Amino acid sequence: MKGVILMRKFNVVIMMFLMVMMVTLPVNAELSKELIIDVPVNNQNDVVKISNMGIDIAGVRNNIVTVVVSETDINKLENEGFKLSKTRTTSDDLRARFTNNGKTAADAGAYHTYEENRDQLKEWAKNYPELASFKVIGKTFENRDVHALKITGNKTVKTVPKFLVLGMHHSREWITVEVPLQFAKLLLEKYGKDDKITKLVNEREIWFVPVVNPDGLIWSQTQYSYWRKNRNDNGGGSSIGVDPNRNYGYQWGNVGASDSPGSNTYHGTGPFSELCTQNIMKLAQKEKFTADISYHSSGQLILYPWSYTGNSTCPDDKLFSKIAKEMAQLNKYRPQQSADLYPSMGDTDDWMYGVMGSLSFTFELGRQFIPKESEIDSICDKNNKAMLHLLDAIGTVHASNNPLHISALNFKNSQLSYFEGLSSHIKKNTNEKEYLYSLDNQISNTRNSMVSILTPENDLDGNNFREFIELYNNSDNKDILVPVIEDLRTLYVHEMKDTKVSRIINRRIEILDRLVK
Ligand code: 0X9
Ligand code: ZN
Repeated sequence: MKGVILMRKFNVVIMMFLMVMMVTLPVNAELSKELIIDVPVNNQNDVVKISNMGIDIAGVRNNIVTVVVSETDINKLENEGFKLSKTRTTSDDLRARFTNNGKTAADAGAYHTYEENRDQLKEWAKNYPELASFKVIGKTFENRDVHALKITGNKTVKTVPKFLVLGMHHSREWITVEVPLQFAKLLLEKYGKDDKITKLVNEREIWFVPVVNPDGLIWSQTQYSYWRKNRNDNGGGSSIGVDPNRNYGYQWGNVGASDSPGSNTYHGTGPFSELCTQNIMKLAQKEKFTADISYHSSGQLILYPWSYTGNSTCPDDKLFSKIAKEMAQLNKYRPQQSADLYPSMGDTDDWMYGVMGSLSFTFELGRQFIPKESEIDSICDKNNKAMLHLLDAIGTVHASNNPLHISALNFKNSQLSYFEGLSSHIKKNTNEKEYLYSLDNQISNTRNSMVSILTPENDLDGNNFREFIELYNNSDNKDILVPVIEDLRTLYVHEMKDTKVSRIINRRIEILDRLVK
C-alpha cells in the first residue's frame, strides 16, 4: 500500500516537473532575446533614425534613447555607429518579479488579469444597471472576447459627447489596464455624490476598453513579461505578433515601424490587418467619439497627433496643445506632439483624429512598463484628474474634422486624404491589386460627391465653393484635390451654356485656374 502511495507521489512529482518544464522552456528561449539598453544620441535626427530602424523605443530623455533590443538589433545599432551604454535590465529581472512559478493562470498581484478585468466590468454593469453596460466588442486572434463598459446617466434622446478610454495595446504595459478601470470606478462610485461627476456622467457617454490586446496581456502575465505585440502567428512562421500601435490605418507604413514580422514594431500585413485594431475601428466608426485617450507606459507624457510626422502640425494643433497643457498641470506629465518624441506610423491617435475626428491623446504612464504595485493608486489618481478635465472640455470643444460638427465637404476631404494615403502606400509597398481597386473606387466616389456638393444648383449662394477654396488653401496635401478641381472645371465649362449664371461660373473657373497654376 505504502509503495503504491509512494509511486503515486513520484508520478505527481514527475508530472509537476514536466508541467513546469513545458511552461518554462519556451519562455527561456524568448527570455534570452531582449535587453533594455540606453543609447546616447546627439540630436533628434538620431532618434528618428533609431525609430525608423524599427527598433522598439521604450523612452527618450536628455539625449538618451532607451531601447528594448535583441542581439540582431544591437548589431544593427552598432553598425549605424551608435555606442550602446550600460545594460539596464534584462527581461529576466522583470519576469522574476511577476512570475507565477509555472502556473498557467496568471496571478498579477494588484494588477488585473484578463479574467479579472472582465469580471470587474461585468460586476459594475450588474451593480450599477442604471449607469453601466457590459459589452463584447469583438474577438482576438486567439479567439478571446474583447470587453468594454459603457457608462452614461444620459436619459434624453439627445446625442451627448462620447469619450473613449483604451488600455493595453502593448502587452507589457500592465498599468494601462488599471487607469481606465480606476476611472470607471470613480465615475460609478461618485455618481449622485459629487455634483461635477454626476453632471459629467449625465451629459456624456464614456466607453472603456481596458484590454484591447487580451492575447498579449495573457502572454505577458504568464509567459514572458516583456512581450509587446499581439499574438498573431503571422502566417505560421516563427515570428509571432503584430504591434497594435503600428496597425491603425492612417498613414500606415514604415516610419517608426517595421516590415519584418520578427520586429517588435512590425506593422502587420496591411492597415487594420489585426482583429484587435479592427475592434476599435468598428467601435469608433459606430460611436463617433469626440475625444479619446489610449494609455501606454512609460515616460509620464501626454502626446497628441501627428505621430507619423514631425514635419507638420495637425490642423487642431493649438487646441490639442492647449488641452494637453491643461491636463499636464493636473498629472504633472510633459505635453508634446507625439512625433517630436519619435515619429511612427499606424498609431491609434493619428487614425482616431485624422479619420474619425476625435481629440485623440496617447498618455505614457509612469516611469516603468510595470510600475511597483504600490505606485498604482497614485498613477491612477493623477490621471483621473486629467481625464475629468478632458471629459469636461469636450462639452464645448471638438476637433475641426469631427463628423458630428463638420460640413459634408470637409468630411469628404478628410476621407479622401485617408484613402489616398493608403493607396499610395500600398502601391509603393505591397501592390495588393484587389485592395487598390477598392481604394480607387472609394477615391473616385469621394471625389464625385465633393464635385456634386459644388455644382451651381447645389450651391446657389456660393458658400460651398468658398469653403472649398479655403479648404484647398489650408490643405497640407493639395495634390489630392487637383483632380477634384479638374472635374469641377469641366463641369463648370459645361454649365457655362446656361447664360444666367455664366458670369458667376466664369469667375469660379478663374479662381480654380489660379489655384492650380
Ligand atoms: O511606440 C509606441 O507605440 C508608444 N510608446 S511605447 O513605449 N508605449 O511603446 C508611443 C506612442 C506615441 N507615438 C510616437 N511617439 N510616435
Ligand atoms: Zn505602448
